[in-house]
Amino acid sequence: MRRILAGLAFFTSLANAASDYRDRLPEDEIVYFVLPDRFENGDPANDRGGLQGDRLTTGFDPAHKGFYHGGDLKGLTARLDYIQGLGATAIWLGPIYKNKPVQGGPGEESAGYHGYWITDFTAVDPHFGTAGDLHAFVDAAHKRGMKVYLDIITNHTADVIQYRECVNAACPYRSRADYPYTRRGGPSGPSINEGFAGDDLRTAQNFAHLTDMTFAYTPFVPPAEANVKVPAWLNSPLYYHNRGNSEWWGESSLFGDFVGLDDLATENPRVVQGFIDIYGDWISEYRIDGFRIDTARHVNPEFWRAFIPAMLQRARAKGIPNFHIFGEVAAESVDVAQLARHTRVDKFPSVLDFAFARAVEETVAGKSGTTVLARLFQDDGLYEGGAPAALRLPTFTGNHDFGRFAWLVQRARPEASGDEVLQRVMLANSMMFFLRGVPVIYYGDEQGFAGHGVDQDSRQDMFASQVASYNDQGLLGSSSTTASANFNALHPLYKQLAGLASLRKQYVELPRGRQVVRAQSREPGLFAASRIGNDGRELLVAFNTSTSPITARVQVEAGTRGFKALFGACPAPDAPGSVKLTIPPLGYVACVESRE
Ligand SMILES: [Ca+2]
Ligand SMILES: [Ca+2]
Ligand SMILES: [Ca+2]
Repeated sequence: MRRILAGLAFFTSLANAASDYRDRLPEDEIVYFVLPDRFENGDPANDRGGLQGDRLTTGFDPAHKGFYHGGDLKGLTARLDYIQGLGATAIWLGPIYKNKPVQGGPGEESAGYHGYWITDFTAVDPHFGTAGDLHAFVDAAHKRGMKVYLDIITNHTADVIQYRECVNAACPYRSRADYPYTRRGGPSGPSINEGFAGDDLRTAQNFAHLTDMTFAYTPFVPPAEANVKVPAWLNSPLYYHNRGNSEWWGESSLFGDFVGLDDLATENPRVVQGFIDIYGDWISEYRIDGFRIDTARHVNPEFWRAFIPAMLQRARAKGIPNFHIFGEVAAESVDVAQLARHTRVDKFPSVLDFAFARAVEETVAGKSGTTVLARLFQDDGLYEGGAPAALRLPTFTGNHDFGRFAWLVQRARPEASGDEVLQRVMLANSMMFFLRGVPVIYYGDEQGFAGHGVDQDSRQDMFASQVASYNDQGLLGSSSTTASANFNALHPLYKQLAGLASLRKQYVELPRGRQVVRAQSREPGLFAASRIGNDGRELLVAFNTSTSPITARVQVEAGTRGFKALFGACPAPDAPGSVKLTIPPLGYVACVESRE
C-alpha cells in the first residue's frame, strides 16, 4: 500500500512538473515590466495612501506626472488576463515597499510613485495596497503559471538624513582622502573614530570603532522622521556614507548620495546582514521568483558576493530552484566589459542588457551599421559562464529611466513619419524576441506609447490619464491617446508582441539556442543570425535596418536543406550552406529548418 501511494505521489509530481512554472529556467521567460502606480487603479480608496491633505502630504495628484496617480496591486491583479494575453510569463514589478510620499526642496517636490524612495523595507506602500493585496497578486500570477520578480534596492533609502552644512543646498561629494574617517570635518579637525582601520576591513570588530559620523559633514535626522525607517537600525546615520552627493564617477559613484538619497554603508557587515534579512523575508513570505536589483553598480562587489548567494539559498530552501537575480548596471554605451564585470567580480547571475538596448538604439533608431550588433554578441564570451550565460540576460529596448524606444526613434529621426517610427519599433521588438536574451516589455510599449523624454516623461498611465503632457500625444498604431484607458489586445504592437512571444514558446531555439552571427553590414542594412538548438535544428533570423529592400546571400548550416517560414519569405538553400533572402525595408524574416 505504501509503495502504491509513493508511486502515485511520484506520478503526480511528474505530471505537475511539466506544468509547474517553478521548473522553467530564467532564459525561458518573457518579462513584462510594470510600474504599479501607472497601470490600473483597482481601488480608489487607497489613492492617497491613507494620508490626508494636499499632494505635498499624500503624494497624490493624478494630473501631475511626478505624483501618485492611483494605480495599485488590485488593479494589476484584475489585468492579469491582458498581461498574459501578451505572452508574458513573468512580471517585474516596480518597487512596492513603503516610500517617503514626497521629497524635494520647495517648488521641486515630487512623489515616490515609482517606489525607489523606501522608508519601510518590510511593508507594502499603502498607495499600492496591503500585504494581502500583494499575496493575492502573487498567488493569482502563480496560479496562471506566471512568475513575479520584485524590484529591490540596497544602495540607498529615501532622503531622510540631512547635513548641517548644506540644509536645503547642494552637498558636494567629500572624498575619503579629503575627509578621512578619523578626523572631524577634514584632516585638520580633531581626532575621531580612533582605531577604525578603514572601510576595506569589513569586520564587525573594525566597524565598532566607527561611532562618530561627522568626518565629512554633520549628518542628522530631522526629529519628525526619527523613526520613519523600518527596520529600526536603518534610522541611525552610522549605517550610511554621509559624504554628500554622488558625481556619478570615481569614488563618489559608490559612496555618494543619489541626489540626496541616503547612501548605505554597504561595506558594514551589519548592513549586509540587515539586507539579507529584509529581502530574504520577502522571498519566504511571498515565494516570489526573482529580484531585479536597482543601482547595482553603486554598491561594492563584496556586498553582492555575500547578499546574492544568501538570496539564492533562501529561495532554494523555499522550494524555488530557479530564482533569478539580475542587476541594473546602467551603461551609457555598448560597453559589454562593464556589464560582464558585474557578473564576474560581483557574481551577479545576470544583468539587464543595457549594451543590447544601446546597440538596438544605435542601429534601429540611429544610423549605425549592424556591425555594432555583431560586436555586441561577439563579446558574450566576457560574461561569467560565457555565451550560454548571455541567454539569460534580460534584453530591452527602452525603459522608465532613459525613455521608450519609440521616443528614442523620434529623437534620432525627427523627420520620420508615424508609420516609419512604428516600423522601427516593430523591428526592434523582433530583434529582442529573436536574438539571444530574455525579452523585457516595458508596459505601454505594446499600446504605442512614446512619451516626450526620459524618466517622468516615459511613465504614462495605462488607465485614463489626467496628465496633459501625456495626453497631448497620439499613440503609435492607434487613434487613441492616453486620455482614455489603453488595454487594447487588438493594437498592432500588442498583436506583434503576442505573436513573437508565441514563437518563442513554440521554438526552443529562441530562448535556448546557441547564436551564430551570419551577416552584418557597415551601413544600415542586413543583420542575420542562426539560433541552433541542442538537436542541431537551425532557426535563421534576418533583419533589414535600412529603408531599401535587401536581397542577399546568408550563410547557413551546410546540412540545412529547407526552411519553413515563421515570418516573411524563406526559400530553401540553393547551395549547401547558402540561402538567398529578400527582406523588405525595415523588415525581418524568421525561418526554421524543415526536416520533413
Ligand atoms: Ca488606487
Ligand atoms: Ca552606494
Ligand atoms: Ca540625504
